[in-house]
Amino acid sequence: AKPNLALVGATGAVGTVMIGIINSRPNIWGEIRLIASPRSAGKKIKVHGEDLTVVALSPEAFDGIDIAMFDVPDEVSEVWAPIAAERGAVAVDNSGAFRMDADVPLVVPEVNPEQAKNRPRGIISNPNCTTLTMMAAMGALHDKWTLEELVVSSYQAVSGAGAAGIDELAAELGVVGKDASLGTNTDDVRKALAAAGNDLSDSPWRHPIALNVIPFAGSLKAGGHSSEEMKVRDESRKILGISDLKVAASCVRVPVQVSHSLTVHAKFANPLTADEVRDVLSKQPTIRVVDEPEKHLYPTPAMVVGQDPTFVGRIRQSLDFPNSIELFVVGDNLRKGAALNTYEIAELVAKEF
Ligand code: 11C
Repeated sequence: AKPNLALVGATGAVGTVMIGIINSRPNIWGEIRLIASPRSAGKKIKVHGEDLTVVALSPEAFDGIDIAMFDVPDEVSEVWAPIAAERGAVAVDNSGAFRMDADVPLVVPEVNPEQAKNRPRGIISNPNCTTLTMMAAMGALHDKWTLEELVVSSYQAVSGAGAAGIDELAAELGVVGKDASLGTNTDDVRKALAAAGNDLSDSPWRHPIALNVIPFAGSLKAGGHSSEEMKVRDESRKILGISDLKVAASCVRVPVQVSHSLTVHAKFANPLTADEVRDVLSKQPTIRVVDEPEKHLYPTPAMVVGQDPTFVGRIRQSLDFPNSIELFVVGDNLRKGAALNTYEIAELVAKEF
């Protein structure tokens, strides 16, 4: 029989992208049920040509559901994913609530699909979007040359902070875009925003994001590392199955709406060349290599937005480090970074029915 699918968080930023993904893929489902907070219940959303009515989150909402995808904040998943699992659904969770739980697999279908079957709690986690941006590429290179060390810097889009991040950047651009002299003096952007009625109190950041970069994402953890940096380290180790992988991550927010970018320095146990790396990566079905710098061709967030693959360019052999390469990788943080990977896990589980 065809499995029944639920989407929890159907009206949120990632949920909305998920609806587009469901509609663009073959309909392999029996019933599709859209679930959201009571305030969104009753809304109609078109799925595979049918107007579906959003139902309120409740234990009964999971009755008859085989696979439930969660695109909701950590604290909502923490409570409701186990309830869905108790009611017999496999919960595929895009929050950070269960990722490092030893009894919850953390799955990227092109890297560690076999782990999706080992789910004692009935929950499968989807990685953080920053980690996910580089996982398909790192998985393929690890298979061939055995990864030992990663040094990563991120350039993260404002949509990683949800709709509030998108709205804040748009509002700030509306102010600073009118004056080319802004940004040339300390605090002049902040003053211009204040004059336009924006004191940044609604911003996910304490600083202007327009004409700026912010060297912090997530919350503050031990040693001055950010939660985002810890996720990149811990999740990469778990997904790649390398418990002692050395990782140094620095996560930075940039004034880009959608698509996270990463510079990656990767060291392997075995020698490799840039041409060999290009060859391996261009054979991966979910990776596009765009790497002709002499023609100004390399991936940018604006080029990648709305697309499923991750894009890799600027592949170079390290000049001063053995067995090492440098590269730039970009992925749509709302698609492969969130909704798409979650949906691909659900498709993987659906094969068991
Ligand atoms: C960001 N990567 O860009 C975060 C958002 O662990 O799922 C997603 C946080 C998470 O701010």
